[in-house]
Amino acid sequence: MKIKNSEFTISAVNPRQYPNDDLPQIVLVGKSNVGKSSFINTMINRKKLARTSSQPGKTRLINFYKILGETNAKELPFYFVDLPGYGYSKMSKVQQAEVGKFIEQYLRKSKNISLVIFLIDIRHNPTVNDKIMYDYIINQNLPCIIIANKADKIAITKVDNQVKSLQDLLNPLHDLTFLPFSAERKIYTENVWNKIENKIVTISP
Ligand SMILES: Nc1nc2c(ncn2[C@@H]2O[C@H](COP(=O)(O)OP(=O)(O)OP(=O)(O)O)[C@@H](O)[C@H]2O)c(=O)[nH]1
Ligand SMILES: [Mg+2]
Repeated sequence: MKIKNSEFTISAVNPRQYPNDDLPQIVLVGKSNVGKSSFINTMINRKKLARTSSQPGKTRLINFYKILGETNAKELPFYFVDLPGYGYSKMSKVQQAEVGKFIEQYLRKSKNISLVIFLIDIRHNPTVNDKIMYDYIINQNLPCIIIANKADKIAITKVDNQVKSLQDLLNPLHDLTFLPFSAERKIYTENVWNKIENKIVTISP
């Protein structure tokens, strides 16, 4: 995918603010600090379009970024949707519950979700919250791929095995796509673009 343009569209607090065009939405879900905003920046070759931080809990609103991609001489407009991260331990329980409701509201109300990109940390077993979120996405029948981010943090020779053992834990039937990724090193992007393109192309007019 070639990126022809990328721009911030809106920070939504309320479903009425979600874009009301019918462009496909590719949404990033995952715990706080796992690299959702970094993922977006890496995929579109922008350093800071999506706000990232070494302090977790930075993304509090639902940020929409409109992307104009091109593949095989065909323009493919879509949104990357950056959700707030869950499970930030420094937030109060009440605030954490609010973030959870916010995420759930988006996943339930947005009509144009083409793909959920569920980010986990390649180094760690999925957290309790990861499992809750994963089950929710599957039960809602949302199309989903799982990305094990921060692959630069482990030896390259261990990456494939680690992705497999994470899949054994979350998806023992192995019927979903699990891929490694590193937003830091900008590696493994091609496989992820292929998955995204497939989803966008099949629903384009
Ligand atoms: N080593 C390494 N660090 C990464 C990678 N991806 C993200 N980070 C770092 O992890 C931290 C958090 O990244 P963000 O992209 O802000 O994470 P987020 O998931 O958007 O976090 P919230 O907005 O709090 O939910 C930053 O310091 C990033 O530089 C990666 O692939 N490798
Ligand atoms: Mg973020």
